[in-house]
Order: sequence, then structure tokens, then C-alpha cells
Amino acid sequence: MSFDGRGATPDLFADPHFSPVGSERLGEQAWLLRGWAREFAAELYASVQALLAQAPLRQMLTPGGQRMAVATSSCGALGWTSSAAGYRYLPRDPDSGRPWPAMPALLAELAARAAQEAGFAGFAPDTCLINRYLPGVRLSLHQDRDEQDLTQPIVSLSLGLPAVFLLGGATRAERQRPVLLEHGDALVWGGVDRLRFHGVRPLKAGWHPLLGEQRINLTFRKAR
Ligand SMILES: [Mn+2]
Repeated sequence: MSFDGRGATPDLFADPHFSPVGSERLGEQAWLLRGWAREFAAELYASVQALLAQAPLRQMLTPGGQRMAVATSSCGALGWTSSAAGYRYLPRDPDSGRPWPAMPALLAELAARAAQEAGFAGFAPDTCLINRYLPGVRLSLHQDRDEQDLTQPIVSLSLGLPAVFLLGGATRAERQRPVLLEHGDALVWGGVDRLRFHGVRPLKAGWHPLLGEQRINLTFRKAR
């Protein structure tokens, strides 16, 4: 299938190749959908590169003044930002002053379909955070609580080098389960699992045929 990202919403399920390899339940309302976006990965990555040409990756400052190891950008009506002022969703890229690039239909559609598959019908993300991990980069344990409506799930799509996602519990102290996220995998969590602590282990060095020495993670949320 080819999808140019400019026209109508793609009809994913009309594509005979669209068949997730398998799904695994990680929690009451948390699912790993293996291979969910694999057939679309090249188109997704081309979309991401076009987005990053408009709103380049940057390493934001944490509220505590540290430079984040993960490089980020966003698309959609809102973009996630971190600065001395705290974590905020903003309608404009603070680096350029321009609105964040629109969310391509392919991205929104893949996220909505993944959410639906995991039991969250009607998910309409207004933001997609683009995270880039280079070898050695990790994401420390945290909760996602910058969004207004915590009944809405989180959908993550992985591209490039594999990473070990750590799915914790309701408290920081609870043991974390390691979950391998590979190129094309989708992870969806929401409902009773929405505020589970999570993080990412330091990325192992490697070379991915499409993305090279990096992992890109797309995280879709309804921020407002
Ligand atoms: Mn998070």
C-alpha cells in the first residue's frame, strides 16, 4: 500500500497486509500490539522526517534545569514542552514561534485504530510527541499527568532500534516489568492503567536498516 499522507484518511483494514503479529495484555487496560504499524513504518518515518524539517528535534530543559537526554518535537494542535516554567502543552513551537505542524492523517489514524483495538473507542489525539533516543539515552521513571482528561489513553508507536520499556505500577516503588518494544510496535495504556509509572532503559547501540542508529517514539495523547 502506498499512502501519500496528504489525501483522504487511509483505509488501513482494507489493506491485506495489515495484520498485527500479535498482541499481549500487559495490564487490565494496557496492551502491547506487536507489529501494529510495521507495514506503514517507512511511510511513518517519511512523515516524521517531514515534520522534523518544520519543527526540529531539540533537547529541552527540565524544570530543574537539566538538559533532557531525549530529543523531542511535536505535531498536532498542541505540543508538549518542558522548561524552567514546568511541563506544558503549548499551541506553538517555542523555538520558532510558529504553530506545531499538523498531525498527518496516517499518524492520527494509526493511533486511533490502536486505541480502538485496546478498548478505547473514539480516541482523537490532539498531540503527538516525537521522541528520539540515541544509544545510551534513557527515560527515567515518571507518570504522564500533564493532560487534562485522564480517561483518555496514551498510544505509543516505536520506530527503529528496539528499546526496553519499563511498565511500573501505581507507585514509584512498585516493581517494573520490562517490555521489549520493536520497530512497528504499538503500546496502549489507559483507564485504570493510565497513571502507571513508566520509563525506558538506556538504548542499546545498534543499526536499524531504516532509521540507522536511533529509535523514534511517537506518543499520542489527548492533552485538552
Ligand atoms: Mn511518559
